[in-house]
Amino acid sequence: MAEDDDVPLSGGIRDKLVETKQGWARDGRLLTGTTADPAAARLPPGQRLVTDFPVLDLGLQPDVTADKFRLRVEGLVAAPLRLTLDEFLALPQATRTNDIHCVTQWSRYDNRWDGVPVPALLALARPKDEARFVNLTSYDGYTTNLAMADFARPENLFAHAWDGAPLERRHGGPVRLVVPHLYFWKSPKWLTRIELLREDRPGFWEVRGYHNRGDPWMEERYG
Ligand SMILES: Nc1nc2c(c(=O)[nH]1)N[C@H]1C(S)=C(S)[C@@H](COP(=O)(O)O)O[C@H]1N2
Ligand SMILES: [Mo]
Repeated sequence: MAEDDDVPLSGGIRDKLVETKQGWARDGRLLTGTTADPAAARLPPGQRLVTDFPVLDLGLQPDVTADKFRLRVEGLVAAPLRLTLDEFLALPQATRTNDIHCVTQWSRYDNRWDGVPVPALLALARPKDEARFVNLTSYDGYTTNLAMADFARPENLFAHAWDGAPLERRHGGPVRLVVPHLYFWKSPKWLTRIELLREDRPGFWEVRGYHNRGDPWMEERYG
């Protein structure tokens, strides 16, 4: 195995922040007990609109240089991929504008992302029929999980630009996933590995009291 195959959670992680957010899950903080119809209300229950762009992560913001970057698609696929940044940027591109909803309560409207639609990358890797879930690993060791039905949606992008400029390091550059219909913790920054699985494998926040799916309209904060 190449030396970058394992991406362990290293020291320097903000334990205090992790503890605090785990406590929120235990206490059910921010829960309004209501749900909403995305067609009727733009702001999901319990959310507050912001106009800045907050930065949230574990406190480790890896310096992923272009030569170091690899995007791997592995597991239950017919054609595993290991793309360089140039190879990734040569894939079909799309632009999408959508809203962000973070479980810590902030929402931000009208974010314009450029990137590769998830179905375009999957078409190259050719998922096997048994692939039902995906687990995503980032260069800071962060992981999160999605059902294939939530992952393979055409509006989801592997984004490399925000608001017309290359995605900043603090927001996950060179490449992050953007899954706009779920809480933002399901949108991993500094993405490197996409593993297709038969069985679900919960990620960093999902094993710390956060909901397995995270639909803001259903207020699926904790689970
Ligand atoms: N690799 C990685 N991705 C991550 C996180 C993280 O700690 N590491 N935090 C998640 C959380 S909780 C949120 S709210 C968003 C924040 O993205 P932003 O910093 O661009 O606002 O990133 C998500 N993706
Ligand atoms: Mo978050």
